[in-house]
Amino acid sequence: MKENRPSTRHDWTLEETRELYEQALPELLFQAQTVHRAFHNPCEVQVCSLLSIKTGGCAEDCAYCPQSAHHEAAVEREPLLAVDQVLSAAREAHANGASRFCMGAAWREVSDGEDFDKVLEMVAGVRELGMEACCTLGMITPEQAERLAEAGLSAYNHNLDTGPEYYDKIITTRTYQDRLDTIKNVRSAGITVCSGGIIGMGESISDRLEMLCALSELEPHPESVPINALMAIEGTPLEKQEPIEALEMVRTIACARIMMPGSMVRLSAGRIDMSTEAQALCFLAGANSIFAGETLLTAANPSENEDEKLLESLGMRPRKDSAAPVAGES
Ligand code: SAM
Ligand code: DTB
Ligand code: SF4
Repeated sequence: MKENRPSTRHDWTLEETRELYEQALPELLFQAQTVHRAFHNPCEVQVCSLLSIKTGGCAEDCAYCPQSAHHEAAVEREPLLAVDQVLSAAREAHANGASRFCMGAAWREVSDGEDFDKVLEMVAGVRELGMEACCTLGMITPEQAERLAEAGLSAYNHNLDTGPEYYDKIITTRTYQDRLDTIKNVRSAGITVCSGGIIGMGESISDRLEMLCALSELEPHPESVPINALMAIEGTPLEKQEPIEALEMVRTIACARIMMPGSMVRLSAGRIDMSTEAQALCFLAGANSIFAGETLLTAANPSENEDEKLLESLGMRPRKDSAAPVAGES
C-alpha cells in the first residue's frame, strides 16, 4: 500500500463536487493525477472484453439503448448464445490480452431457469480460463446474486446511468431505488460492484455530479466505475442528441477519480469518436480501464489494433494480472 493516500470518502456534497468540476483544468488534472498516482500505476490500463450474450428485445425503455423493445433501432433480436460460443470468444479475448471478460444481456431482470443456468456455466468457464468474469444482466435478487457468486463471478455491472432527478427523463420502467437494490444484492453476495453512468444525454452538470455523489455514497465504493459518453443511436429517443465535448468527459473522469480514488475508472462507450489526444487526457484525468474489441454490445468501438497503437503511442501498457481492486477500503 502506498503512503500518504488521501482518505476515501462517502460524503461528497454537490457543492464540493461542483467546485472540483469547475476549477481550472490544470488544477483539476493536477489533483486527479495526485490521487491517481497514490492509488494506481499511471502507465497501466485494465483491458476488458465485452460480449453481448443475449441481444435486443429488452422490456425496459432506457432512452439511450438500441436494445430496448420500446424503440425502433436496427438491432436484431437474438436468443441467449450457447455456452461454447461464449467460451470461445472469451478464449480469444484472453489471447488478445484481455484480463476481464464481461457478458451483457438485454434483460430487464434475471429469470430463474434454463437461461440463467447457462449463464452460471459461462461464468464458471470464464473463470477456468484464468480471467475475471463480469456480468450485466439487469436486476437480480439476493438468491440469484448468491448463485452467481458460487459460480465464481468476479464483478457485476449495474449502472446508475444518471443523477436521481434526471432519471425519469431517461427510464420510466424502473426506479433509481431498483438500481440501488440490485447493487446491494450484488455487494451482499461478495461480488465486486461495477457501476457508473452515461454523460451527454441532455442532463445538467449537477445531474452528472449527483450521479457521482450517489456512486461515492456506496460503501465500499464500486470497484469499477464505467463512464460512458452517449452513443446517439438511430431509432432511439436520444438519436438527435449532440455529441458532448471531449473535455466534459475529461472533467467527469477527473471528478470520479478524485471522489473514488481506489476504483478502476473505465473510459467506456464513445471512444470511437474520440481522438488519441482526447483519450490521452482521459487517462491523465485518472481513467485506467477500457473496453477493447470492435463491438461493445451492439455499437462500434476502436479495433484491437488501434488500441494497441494508442497505448504504445502513449507509452502505456495493458495490465497483465487480473485486477486486485482496492476500492473495498472505506
Ligand atoms: N440490461 C442490463 C442493464 O441495463 O443493466 C445490461 C446491459 S445495458 C446495455 C449496460 C449499460 O450500457 C447501460 O447501463 C448503459 O450505461 C450502457 N449503454 C447502453 N446504451 C448506451 C449508449 N447508446 N451509449 C452509451 N452507453 C450505453
Ligand atoms: C458499461 O457501462 N458500458 C458497456 C458495459 N457497461 C456493459 C456497454 C456500452 C454499451 C454501448 C452501446 C451498445 O454497444 O449497444
Ligand atoms: Fe434493457 Fe439494459 Fe438496454 Fe435498458 S440498458 S433497454 S435494461 S438492455
